[in-house]
Amino acid sequence: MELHEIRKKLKKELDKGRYEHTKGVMYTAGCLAMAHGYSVEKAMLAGLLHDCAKCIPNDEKIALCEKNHILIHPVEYESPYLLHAKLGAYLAEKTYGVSNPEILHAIKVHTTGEPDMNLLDKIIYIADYIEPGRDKAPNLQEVRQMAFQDLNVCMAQILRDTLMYLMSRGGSIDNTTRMTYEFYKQYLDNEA
Ligand code: DGI
Ligand code: FE
Ligand code: FE
Repeated sequence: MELHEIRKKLKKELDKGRYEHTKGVMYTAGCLAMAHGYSVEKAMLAGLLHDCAKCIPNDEKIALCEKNHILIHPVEYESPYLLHAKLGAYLAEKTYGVSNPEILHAIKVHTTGEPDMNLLDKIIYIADYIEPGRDKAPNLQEVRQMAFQDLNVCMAQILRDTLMYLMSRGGSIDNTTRMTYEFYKQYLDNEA
């Protein structure tokens, strides 16, 4: 599928706000790729598709995963929106024709992260959090600046703030999110 066809299809699959966010992530991922020496085209394609499964209703997300033998963890049954990452990687391959494994992997891990992520994984995870349309997260200015300086420190800052938010809100936290923070917290200042 050509890039403009993917954009056209996504515009139909996503609601307006999500499509705007998607464009923000696509361009931000492109900029981060420039800053850190990765393929701008691949980063933009991964950014474009990262939330392609986001607007599928939750019961349908579950049904699609079950039908296609995508393993669902108990936390994902509790918070089915988490499935949009795994399911997004699946759809990126099957319905948008993406075969590059790095792109598919970055989509798959974009919500929880995972310990020791590769360059594209970090670019997408971070672009998702800092794209210009985002305005709610704490420390955004600091995190945005760090994104162009040190990806590992930036990951640690985002994971710290995300876990704080999730804990304050109550509800289930995926073990992968915790493990990802455990890995990246070594990059925070106050960690000797
Ligand atoms: O899809 P987006 O909204 O663009 O961004 P995302 O895929 O990173 O999802 C962000 C939300 O996911 C944010 O509110 C934090 C939440 N999240 C991250 N890790 C976990 C989590 N939610 C739960 N319940 N458990 C997690 O481990
Ligand atoms: Fe997402
Ligand atoms: Fe997103």
